[in-house]
Amino acid sequence: MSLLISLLGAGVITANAASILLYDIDFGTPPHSVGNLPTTGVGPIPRDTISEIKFGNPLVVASFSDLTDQPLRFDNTDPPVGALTSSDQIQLNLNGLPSNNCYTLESEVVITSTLTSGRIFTIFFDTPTFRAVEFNADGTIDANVFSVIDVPIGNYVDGTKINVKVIVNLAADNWKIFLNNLLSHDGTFGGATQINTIRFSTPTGGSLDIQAGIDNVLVSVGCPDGGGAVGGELIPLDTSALLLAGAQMNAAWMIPVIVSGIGFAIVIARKF
Ligand SMILES: [Ca+2]
Ligand SMILES: [Ca+2]
Ligand SMILES: [Ca+2]
Repeated sequence: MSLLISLLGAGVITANAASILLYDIDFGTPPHSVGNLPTTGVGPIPRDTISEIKFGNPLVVASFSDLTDQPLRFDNTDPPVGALTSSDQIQLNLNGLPSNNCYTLESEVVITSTLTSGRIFTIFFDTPTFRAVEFNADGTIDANVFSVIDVPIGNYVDGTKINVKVIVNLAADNWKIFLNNLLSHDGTFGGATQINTIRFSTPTGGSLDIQAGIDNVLVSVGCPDGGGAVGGELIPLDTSALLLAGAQMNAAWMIPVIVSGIGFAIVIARKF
């Protein structure tokens, strides 16, 4: 067995390429449409679709409260009363996409509810144990690290749009949470080494007076300061004739695409 390692396209990319956009979802038409579930997909990045509806019936709507440009609405008021039938949750997958020490999530969020206690909307980061930005019925927002750390970081106003931006640095074991562009939390990320999925969810408590909207969801990989290379994108290859590191798989092959601040290279291993 011999392996030929070839480097393709050692081109220079721009200085800003240290950050790569993975998701850019504005729930606009197409691919989304008003009155329907958000469109799911696994297309090339940046994706304008979500990955999966975990449960419930989140709907793309013309407007919701402060979000007037076709947002996604989560609605826990729909009957019947039940653990999952009223609750709505969507997921964005990060596995198989370019990975890095740093991830940035940004979203507009609006919540309306007459409840006065309990958690009513959550943005989860699954590592796989969860880290979460939690919106509580009393108007407070928490940073929750697997319930080991669960601290208030700010407030939101019912029915008023708030911009949430989360910057995770896995290597530094740190996450920073910005609320309306104000740094509101800067702390440990609980030693997590990866982020597999991001979820947006209303609680699974059944039919409750909770509605929430999100729009302009952005997920990027790469540290904002440009530190750290982006790598590990897995591209499925339609062949079983390739060998990589002496191992052979029946399923589609995956090769790494290595991207750095100064250039990129595609490494292909071929059997002769
Ligand atoms: Ca929109
Ligand atoms: Ca619902
Ligand atoms: Ca909490």
